[in-house]
Amino acid sequence: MRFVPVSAVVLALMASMPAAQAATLDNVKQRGHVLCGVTTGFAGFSAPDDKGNWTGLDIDVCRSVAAATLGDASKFKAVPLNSQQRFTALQSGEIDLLARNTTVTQQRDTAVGAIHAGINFYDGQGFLVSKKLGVSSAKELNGATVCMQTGTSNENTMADWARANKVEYKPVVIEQFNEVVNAFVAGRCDVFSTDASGLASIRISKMENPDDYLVLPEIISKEPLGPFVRQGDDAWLNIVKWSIQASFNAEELDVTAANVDEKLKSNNPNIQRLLGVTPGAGKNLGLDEKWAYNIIKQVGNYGESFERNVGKGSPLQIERGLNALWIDGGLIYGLPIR
Ligand SMILES: N[C@@H](CCC(=O)N[C@@H](CS)C(=O)NCC(=O)O)C(=O)O
Repeated sequence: MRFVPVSAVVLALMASMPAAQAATLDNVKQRGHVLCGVTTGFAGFSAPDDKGNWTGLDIDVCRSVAAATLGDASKFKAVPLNSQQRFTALQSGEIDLLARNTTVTQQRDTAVGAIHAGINFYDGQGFLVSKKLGVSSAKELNGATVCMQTGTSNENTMADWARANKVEYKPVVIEQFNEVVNAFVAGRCDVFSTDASGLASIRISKMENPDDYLVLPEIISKEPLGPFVRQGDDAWLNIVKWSIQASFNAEELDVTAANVDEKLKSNNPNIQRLLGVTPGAGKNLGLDEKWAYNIIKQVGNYGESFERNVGKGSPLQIERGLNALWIDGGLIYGLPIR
């Protein structure tokens, strides 16, 4: 057999890798903006306003990555995707990251070419009903028709829960989000089942009279929601992962959009490393040392983003609950930047 140098084999392997797999940061810099996969419009998480500007908790992940990589949070393009389209768009290179109320599951993290970069909202699946239905618990849903969207984790979770609780139901599964909403409003189904955050959003933004509807108390699953990137580009995975971690750390350290310039003078070593006063974290990511400063200055810390988009400063009025910092009894725990 003819001798083939190892370097030739490595080069041949690299040449056969799709460009999208290896050089996401270079592509983003060349293009001048981040391509961010989002929903087709989900108030509080990712939705356009009447001027076409996208806002929301997930949009703030897009903005954070744009601020970290390009120094400008506005340099992202929202790519609207329904539940079914999202992973194909990531695989094909149509988007650089998926920031769209997507549940992290073992299957999604391994078998669809995607990998999650963190959790930015801890959620669980629930039920929205019209008060006219006269039920106050999910246990009373026997015989109900249940609307869900194609390509969500909600379909399987519903089936598992119904089997375990001996509840018979008829699924009505529809591909486009607005059509599921319309089917529910028109009474084609008794129940809308998805993540509780989604139900809060649908009730407030899509129902003409939100007070005519009720989210039932039962939460039937764990739905840890977070951004995904393509497998095979660890440098990009790190950038998205640590952009979120920077916003968690900023909240823990009480660094906000308003006080970040003042905090540049802090003598707390954790703040100095976060803001690049002590260099290193930026270089480790292949970014400017101001990467996290830019996120905090332009997007705010995690708590600010939460309250503005889905919490007290928003129509959704979602409590911090599991999404409070760990020091306040929640699950948000900034990994150390050192
Ligand atoms: N977290 C669940 C559900 C996420 C999901 O896609 N929910 C639907 C709500 S019914 C949605 O966001 N639809 C918006 C759209 O398709 O634009 C998952 O990852 O499968």
